Amino acid sequence: MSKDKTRRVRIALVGNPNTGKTTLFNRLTGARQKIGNYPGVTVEKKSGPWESGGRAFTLVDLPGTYSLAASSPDERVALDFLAGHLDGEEKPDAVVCVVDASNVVRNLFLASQVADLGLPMVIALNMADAADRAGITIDPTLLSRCLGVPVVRMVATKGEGIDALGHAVAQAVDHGALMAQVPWPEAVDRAVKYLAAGLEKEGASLLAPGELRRILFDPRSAVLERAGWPAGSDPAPLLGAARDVLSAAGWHPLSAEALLRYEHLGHLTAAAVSFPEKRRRSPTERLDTVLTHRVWGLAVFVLMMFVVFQSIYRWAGPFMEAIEAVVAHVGELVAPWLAPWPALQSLVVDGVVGGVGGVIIFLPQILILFFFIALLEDTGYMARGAFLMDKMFGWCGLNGKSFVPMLSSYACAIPGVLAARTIEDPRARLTTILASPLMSCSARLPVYTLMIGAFIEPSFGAGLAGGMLFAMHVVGLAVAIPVAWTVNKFVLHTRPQPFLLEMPPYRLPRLRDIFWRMWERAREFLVRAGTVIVAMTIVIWALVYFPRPADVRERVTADLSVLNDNSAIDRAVDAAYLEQSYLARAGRALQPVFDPAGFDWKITVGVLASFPAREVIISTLGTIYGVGHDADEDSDDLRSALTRDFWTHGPRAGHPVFTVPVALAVMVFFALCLQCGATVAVMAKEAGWRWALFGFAYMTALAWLGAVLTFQLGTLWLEWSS
Ligand SMILES: Nc1nc2c(ncn2[C@@H]2O[C@H](COP(=O)(O)OP(=O)(O)OP(=O)(O)O)[C@@H](O)[C@H]2O)c(=O)[nH]1
Ligand SMILES: [Mg+2]
Repeated sequence: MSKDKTRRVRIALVGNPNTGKTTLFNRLTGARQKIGNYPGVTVEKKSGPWESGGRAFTLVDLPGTYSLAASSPDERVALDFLAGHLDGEEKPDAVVCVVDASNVVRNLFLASQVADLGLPMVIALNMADAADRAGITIDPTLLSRCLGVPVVRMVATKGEGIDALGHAVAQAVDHGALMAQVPWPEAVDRAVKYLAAGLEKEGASLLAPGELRRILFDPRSAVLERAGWPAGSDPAPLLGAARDVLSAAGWHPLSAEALLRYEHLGHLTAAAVSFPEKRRRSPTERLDTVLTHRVWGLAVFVLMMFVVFQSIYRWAGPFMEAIEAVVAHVGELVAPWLAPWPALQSLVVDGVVGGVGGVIIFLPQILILFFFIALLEDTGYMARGAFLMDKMFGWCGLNGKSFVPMLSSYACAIPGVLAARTIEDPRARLTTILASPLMSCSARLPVYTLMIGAFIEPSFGAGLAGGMLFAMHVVGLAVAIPVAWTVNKFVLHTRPQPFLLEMPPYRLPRLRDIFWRMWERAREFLVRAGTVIVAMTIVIWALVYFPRPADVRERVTADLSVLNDNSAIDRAVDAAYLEQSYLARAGRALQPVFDPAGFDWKITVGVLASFPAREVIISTLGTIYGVGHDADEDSDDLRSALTRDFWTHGPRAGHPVFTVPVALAVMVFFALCLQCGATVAVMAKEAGWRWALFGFAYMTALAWLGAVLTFQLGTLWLEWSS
């Protein structure tokens, strides 16, 4: 094959889901794309450079797919790329088909479809270690001879077979190795010719026989759409007639392909692959009798989650205190330097250090949460969690595949919304996109722990504090279920879908993968703190610091001069400035909206400022309380500042601003509200602006309602119990 010398040779990685494509991609290109032990981790095309044996390739990682019938958006990416229909890119020059060595025949089904598109191929026989353990023996040389393409035995996680793969790929590119074709019966050839003639008549572009077979076999083929079939014309009569040619010869059009390909593959692989005489029950099967059991499975699931949140709450403590001490120390260190410029001093100490520093304190908890999530994803338990959730909540119209995106949203809703691409049914996909942001993401964690640490733990003890953190993570799910049900029943009319998610074998996670994910998350969190949150903090600081008319100080000093206590006077002056600041005025004007939830103007402002990013509530409260109190006062953290704040006006004057019902209402508000600009943008990209705005609106309404109900019921309960 002659190749333009200036163009890098493009190699696509294809294969069934969860066969190790991304693991291999990362190995070869040095990239750090996400891997996980469940199907559907990769949903987008990613490319990277790969140098091997003096040759330079561009490697393209694709989402996993079982066949080229491509029914969900992620599978469609794979098909479109291979057929040369994606973003105006040409077809790849060769394909590496990653095959799970424990499941050769089923995995080769896809390879044989890809070969039908006329693409040179290498088979990467991956996870050979697992096949060895299961007693499956494969002779790669013999298999290669039978299939007609190079076969390379690999263990992608350990880098075994990498050099051989590079060599085989170079060979495939140079010699165009094609996999042995299925001997199609005469009826198939006739149906294909019939299709070709029909397409030509309609002025569609000319297609290769392999592509025509895709149109013939796939009920809703994406290939036809891309072939330039005229928009106004219905292809059904042509397709029906072509499939009738098959039926007339005794082949069922929907099953003919599978029968023919599997029969062919069975013959080709028979000599090279052998299975153990007596099949033992694998450790995965034994574990699953408990972990996917109706009762025990669920009990283990709930218990495990409970332990996870207890641990987050407890383990993070010492690390958080350490960061807190550093932040406080930095504040104390810079304050005297900046003393000649009071406004700058306040901006740096109260705004940046107090506000942003207050957010950074929560990093350890987020990392511990990520540690557990990575553990769930890499062991393979994630798919079991989805299976259990489907058993419990499938009735509400959520697709079986909805639960993987929803579970991933516990880390962050953005990958969760993207993961909904694995869902075929567009309406079920939309429901999932709308429900996923209700799952409690890691950015909500700081809000919960601030409130729990300040108001729940002191009154109810540490045991209940962890339980409360767990409960807050259930609130979103408990609301998502009726929301999904309502949306499906009255708007989308989705039918319940069967649960079609392959259970991966349990695997021991690699620590390197887990720590890498934690590190990525830490970086993301710090970048967010250093950009959006700093920017918001500076705005909030300016609004809370200004205006500074001199007469406020004079009036308060004169009023309190009898006190003869300078620090008390200073504090009163700061409080007076705070009360007349722009932010306080705006907050008081808006406070009636949140009055039924028990929020004062400060919480109201905090809630409203947090719409771009949830963590802003922490920095906002930190800044407000920092500016409102003398910076030199014996350094106290945000938590104790909250407990010492009292209403100054209105019917609640003299009462504490934060009570247990208020703290609960704040948490419920944050649990249910879509306060994340990035998520709204991703929802818009995936489902259009209309649905993104709908999601935003319904969640905001729910959050307000939830907060009001929580506060009102909590207050009633307090009155009744006292
Ligand atoms: N034992 C073993 N595990 C492997 C090997 N290669 C990959 N894995 C594991 O298999 C799982 C899936 O790996 P991924 O690279 O995410 O698979 P993928 O094919 O990209 O999956 P999708 O993107 O969902 O299609 C991960 O848990 C890997 O650690 C291997 O050679 N041996
Ligand atoms: Mg992948």
